[in-house]
Amino acid sequence: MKMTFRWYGCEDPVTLQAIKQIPNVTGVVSAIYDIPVGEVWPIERIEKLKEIINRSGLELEVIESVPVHEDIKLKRNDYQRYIDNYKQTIKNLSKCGIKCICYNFMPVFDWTRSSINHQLSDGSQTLAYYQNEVDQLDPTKLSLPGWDSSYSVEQVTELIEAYKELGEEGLWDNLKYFINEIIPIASECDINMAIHPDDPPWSIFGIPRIITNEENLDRFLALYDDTHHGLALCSGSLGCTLLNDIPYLIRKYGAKKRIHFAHVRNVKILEDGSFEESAHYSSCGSLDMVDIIRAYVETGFKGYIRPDHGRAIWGEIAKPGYGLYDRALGAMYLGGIIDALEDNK
Ligand SMILES: [Mn+2]
Repeated sequence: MKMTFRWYGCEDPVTLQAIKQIPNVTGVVSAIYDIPVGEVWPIERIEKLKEIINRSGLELEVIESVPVHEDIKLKRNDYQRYIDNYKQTIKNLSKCGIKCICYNFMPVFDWTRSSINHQLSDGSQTLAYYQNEVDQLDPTKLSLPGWDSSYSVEQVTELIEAYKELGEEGLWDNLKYFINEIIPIASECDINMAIHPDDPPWSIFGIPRIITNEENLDRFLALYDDTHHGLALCSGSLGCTLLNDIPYLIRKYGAKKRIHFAHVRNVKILEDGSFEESAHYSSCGSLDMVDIIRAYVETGFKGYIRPDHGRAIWGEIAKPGYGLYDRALGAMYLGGIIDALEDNK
């Protein structure tokens, strides 16, 4: 397994040098953030990003993410041009030595929480999802970090209506079309495409979400029979409902060589289906990190792994979920489990 760490580019308050100082991290996963969604990523820009990262003694082999334009998900307007651009971006990334591309097919909103600074009993702050609060949110007026903030209220309202009309089956059709277009290119370039599950893995605001559970992951992987067509298995996204058994899913899809990127983090599931993101340490949440890592070790997982979101601790001011300290603790904790289990094999 290659331990990586998400880095948001030169604007990120977490520096590459700080990341390099986490003993078991060998690479970062990053992206180019100022290219409009849907446009081609030029080779020079990718090379420049890679060079900056390599200069700090870290690798760049995973891109998280290359976003998918809403026109592709809705299969309307300029969707074919955006798909052609996506293919060109895959080719350009492969020329620069990228091995894995993470993406998602979530309509309009990326991850959704009702609070980005919920205070836990130890004084740390975390991301939380309280169902009763989400039910009262007006999706047209939301703005959370990680979301595309370039939409106006009118545009978001129109998009939400378009997705409601499209429905789950319509979204599956459009995903199938996209996969059939891009996977042959990814296969040719030997790049692993890793879809990130929907977060949380259920419909919100009446908008369809389809990368949510075992049945749908089976259906997704069956869209194209090629190991380059795979998953970014996120324990915290799929695992915020007890309906998804994470170690079981890792064993199942790991055995088929369909997991290319492991996001590992813990969540505390509350009684009404709400959840709080917790420290990686198993006792702090509802997921057992040892069981999760054991499933990766026993299926011979050799791909990329990273600690996922962290809490805000020790007074750090950073991007919500993406500070240095708590994720560094996560990287070392996961690394300790990996070492212990791999040694015992
Ligand atoms: Mn994730």
